[in-house]
Amino acid sequence: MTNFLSLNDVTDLDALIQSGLDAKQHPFADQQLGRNKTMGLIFFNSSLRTRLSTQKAAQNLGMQTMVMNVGQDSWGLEMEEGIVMNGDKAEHVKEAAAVIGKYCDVIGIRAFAGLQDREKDYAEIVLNQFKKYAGVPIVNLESATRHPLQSLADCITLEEFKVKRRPKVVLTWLPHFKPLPQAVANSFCEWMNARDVEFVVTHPEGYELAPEFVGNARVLHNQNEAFEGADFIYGKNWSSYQQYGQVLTQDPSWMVTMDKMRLTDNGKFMHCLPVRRNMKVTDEVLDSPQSLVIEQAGNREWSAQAVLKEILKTI
Ligand code: AN0
Ligand code: CP
Repeated sequence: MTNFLSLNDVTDLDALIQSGLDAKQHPFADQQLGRNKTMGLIFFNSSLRTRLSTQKAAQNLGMQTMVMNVGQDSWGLEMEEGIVMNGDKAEHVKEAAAVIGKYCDVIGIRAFAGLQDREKDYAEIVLNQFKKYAGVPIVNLESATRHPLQSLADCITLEEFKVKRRPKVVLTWLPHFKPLPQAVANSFCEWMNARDVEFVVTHPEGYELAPEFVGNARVLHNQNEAFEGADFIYGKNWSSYQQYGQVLTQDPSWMVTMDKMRLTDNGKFMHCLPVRRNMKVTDEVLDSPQSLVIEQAGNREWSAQAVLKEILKTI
């Protein structure tokens, strides 16, 4: 694997999930692989899990890590080509990415969608500019349209907790007052469509995700119907893709409650975190044994380790 930008960079998904599960059993088995290699983690946005789990995974593989918050610790970075740089950005990505590539053997990038211009966001400009100019492998730490390290951790978690050969997995939209990116939901769809699961997506009208991510998944606007007999409920808020970046409703009836979980087949609740309690999901659900959110976040370490291991094999 040379880059990890999306599922397209994965040749054998079953093997990658197994590699994550193996890393969980034997975290330090590949300590020599990353010796004298450095990973740079570049954040354009906040993070708790991605920041810590990716550093931890790199360290488990014997790598050194460097972390930088763009715009706070560094100069603001211009992404556009051929522009007169008379605005607030002091440095161009052409130099910045190339320079970071001199110090690092692998670079992780977090750059969320701006949610102002759909075409720009879906062109993945930041990720692609780093890929173009860094000269070293790039790992997606959540880009404008995808969060593949999260999706891999989700796949690992589903493997660990499934009790049926082909579980029913439901992605449900959750209410929130702030416009959030579609990236986690997009990626989850992309990866679930590649797994042997019964996959259902449920959301209010107007929250349809981009067709290239939804694929052939069953889409329902009735959340209760979607929850019936489910083995896993995966909650996430996202802003509208059609009316790009807008919050069309905050309908509190879409919050996940214990009553709704009772419609499932003793289903488990999943969320990538951070989650706003009693806005998106009740305390009762999050604090119940049905919630997998902590296990899921724990698996971020093993998903990052599986991916870094594949990349280290090629450098
Ligand atoms: C981000 C999002 O929705 O994409 C990150 C999730 C991992 N969440 C927030 O901004 C709250
Ligand atoms: N789930 C996740 O990516 O969390 P952070 O935004 O805290 O990294």
